[in-house]
Amino acid sequence: MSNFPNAFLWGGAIASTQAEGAWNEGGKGIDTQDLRVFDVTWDAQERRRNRDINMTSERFANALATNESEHYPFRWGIDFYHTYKEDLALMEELGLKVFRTSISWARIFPNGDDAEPNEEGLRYYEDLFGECHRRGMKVFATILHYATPVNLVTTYGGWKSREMIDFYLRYCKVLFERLGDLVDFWLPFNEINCSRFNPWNGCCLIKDQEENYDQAIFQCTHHQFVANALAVKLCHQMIPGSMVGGMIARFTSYPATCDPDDVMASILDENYKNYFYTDVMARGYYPSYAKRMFANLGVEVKMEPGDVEILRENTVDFLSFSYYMSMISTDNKDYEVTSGNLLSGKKNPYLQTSDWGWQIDPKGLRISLNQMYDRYQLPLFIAENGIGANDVVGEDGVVHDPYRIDYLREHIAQMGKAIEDGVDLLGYTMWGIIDIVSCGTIEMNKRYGVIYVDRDEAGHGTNKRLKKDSFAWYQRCIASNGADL
Ligand code: BGP
Repeated sequence: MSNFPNAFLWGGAIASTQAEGAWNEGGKGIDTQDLRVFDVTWDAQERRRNRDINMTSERFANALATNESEHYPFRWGIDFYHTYKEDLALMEELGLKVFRTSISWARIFPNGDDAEPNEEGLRYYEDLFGECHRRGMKVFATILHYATPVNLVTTYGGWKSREMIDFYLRYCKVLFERLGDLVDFWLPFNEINCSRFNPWNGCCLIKDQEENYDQAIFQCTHHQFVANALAVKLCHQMIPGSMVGGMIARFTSYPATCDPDDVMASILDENYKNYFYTDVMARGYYPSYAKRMFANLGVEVKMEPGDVEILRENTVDFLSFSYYMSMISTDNKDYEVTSGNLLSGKKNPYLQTSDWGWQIDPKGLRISLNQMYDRYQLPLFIAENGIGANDVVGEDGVVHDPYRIDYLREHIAQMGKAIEDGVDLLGYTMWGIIDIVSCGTIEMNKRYGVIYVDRDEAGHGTNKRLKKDSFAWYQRCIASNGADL
C-alpha cells in the first residue's frame, strides 16, 4: 500500500559542475568550481581540511594559471556533457519522473558580463532538457549551483557587488526565454544558506582577502536574496504559472538533552542555520531574531531603497531542501564531534554515521518535513537525499550496495509517514542518482549513485556506467509508487 500521491515525482539529481566536465568546451568560460583543487594523496583528515579551507588567494592564482585537470576534478566530472543521452536512457529505464540538474552560468555567459549569450551553451541545455521530456521526465533546473563565471569575481568582486544582481537577472532572462517551455521547476539558488558554511561555494569569497568575513558573507547573502526575489518576479512575468522555489541545506538540529539551555541552543541553531533563509524567501522579510544573530557577528546588512518591497512582494512558490543527516545542539563540550554536510557537529549517541561521519537519521527527514510544512504551508520538494559511500565493483563484476538500499528505504518510508501527517510533498530527487564528483571534499570515490561510473579520483578509467544493486531496488520503488520498499 503506497502513501504517495499518484502524481508524486520520483527523481534523481546531479549538478552541472560535478558531472558535466568539458570545463573549457562548447564556448564555456572558467567558473569558480573549476578552481577547486584536490590531491589523491590527501588522507581523510586532509580532505576534510581542504573542504574547510575553501579558497585562498594562492590556490586561486595557481588554479587560474593551469589548464591541467588531474588536480581539478570538476574540470572532468563524469563527462556528462558528452554522455548525457546514454545516461538519460538509464534514468528512463529507472522510471524517473523528474530529473534535477543545474545550468552552468559560464556555458551561457562565459565571462558573466558578455554582451551576447553563448549559443552553443543554450543549445546544449535545450537538447539536454528536450531529451529528458522525450524520455518521460520533467525538469527541475537549478540556475546557480555554486559555479559562477570567474570573471565576475575578478572584475566585479562577485556577490559582494550589487552589480551581480543585474548580471544574474540577465542570465535568468535568457534562460526563461530559451528554456521556459522545457523546465517544470526553477530553482534560482542551490542551498542559499551555504554562503555561511562554505563562502567560496556560496558567494565566491576568499577568506584571506576579507577584512570582515561575516559582514561580507551576509552582504553577499542579501544580494542573493534580492536576486532570488527578482528572479521569482521575472519568471512569473515571462512564464505565467511557472513554479519557482527556494532551497536550503537542511541542518535539522535537536537539543542534546531536555535541559532548557540545550532547547534554546537548538532553537537558535534552527533559526540561524535554516529558518533565517527560508523565512526571507517564503515570508518575504528579515525575521526579528536576525537582529541578535547580526549583533553577535558584528554584521550590518546594507539595504537599498526598495529592497524591503522586493522581498515582500516576490516570495517563492515552493520550498526545497537537501537532507542528509541531523545534528544536536548544546554548549556542552563533552560531546564527540563528527562531520556532516558543509559543517561538523556534535555526535548524537542514538544515531549511526556514514563512512564520512555524517549522522544517518531517517526520522529526522519526517521531522524536517513536518516542521517546514507547518511553518510555511507551502508545497515542499526534497531536492537532495542520499548516502556517499566508497562503493567497489565486486569479484562478480557487480556493485553490491545494501547500505544504500537501507538508507533510501528508511528515508522514503519516513517521507511516506510525513505525507500521512499531512505534508504536501511534490517530489524527491535522490542525490547523485549517478556517481559524480562529491562537492564538499571533491572526491570521486565518495559515490552516491544507483549507477556506478568507472572513474578514479584522478579522473582515470573507462568512464563506463554500471547498474548497482540499488538500481533495481529504486526502479521497483518507483514502479510501485513507493509501496515496494
Ligand atoms: C550539497 C550540494 C550537492 C552535493 C551534496 C553532498 O551541499 O548541494 O552539490 O554535493 O551536498 O555533499 P558531498 O558531495 O560533499 O558529499
